[in-house]
Amino acid sequence: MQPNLSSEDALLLVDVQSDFCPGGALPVPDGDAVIPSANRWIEQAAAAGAPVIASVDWHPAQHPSFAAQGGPWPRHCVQGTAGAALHPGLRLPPDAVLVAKGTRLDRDQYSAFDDTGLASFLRKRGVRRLWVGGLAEDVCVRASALDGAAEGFEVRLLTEATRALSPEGQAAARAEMRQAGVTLVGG
Ligand code: VGL
Ligand code: ZN
Repeated sequence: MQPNLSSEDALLLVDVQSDFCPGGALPVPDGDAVIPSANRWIEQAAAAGAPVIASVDWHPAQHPSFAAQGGPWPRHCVQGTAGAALHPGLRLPPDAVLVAKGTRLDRDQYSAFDDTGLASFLRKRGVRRLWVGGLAEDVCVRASALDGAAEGFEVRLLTEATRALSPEGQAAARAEMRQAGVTLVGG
C-alpha cells in the first residue's frame, strides 16, 4: 500500500547505480530488484508534486575509500564511467534533483546529506517527510536515513526499494534506524 504523498514529502533514492547492481564493481546482492518499487514510488512522488532526489556515489579516480588508496572498498562509481551511471531501468522525472556525493578527496561521504546542502534544500521546499530507498541499505541508505532523521525529517525506509550488502549488515542497520525513529514501510 502506498499512501498519498504531498508536496511536504520527498523521495530520496540513494545510489541506484550500475556498479551497485549485479555485474557491477561493488554489487549488492539483488540490487537491481529495487528498480520496480523505486519506479512506483517515483510515479507517486511526481504525481504529488513531491521532489524526487537521486544521489550518486561519484568518486574521483583516486579516492580514499578505494583499496588501492588504503580504503575498504574496491574501485567503484568512478566519475564518468559506465558503472557510475544510474541504473538504466530507473525512470526519473525530468525535474529530478541529482546529488553527487563521495567527491571529496580527503574522506568518504556515505550520506546524501554529508556536505551536499540537501537538508537546507529540502527545508526550503517545505519538505517534512522523507521516503528513502536505494543501495546499499547497510551503508549509504543507512547513513542517509540516520542523517535525515537527525536533521529533523520524518524518515520512512522503503524496504521493497532497498537491498543490503549482507544480512548481518541489514539487521544492524535496521536496528539503528528504528532506534533513531525511522519507520520501515513495505510496498
Ligand atoms: C556505498 C560502499 C561504498 C553505497 C558507497 O552507496 O552504499 N557503499 N560506497
Ligand atoms: Zn563509494
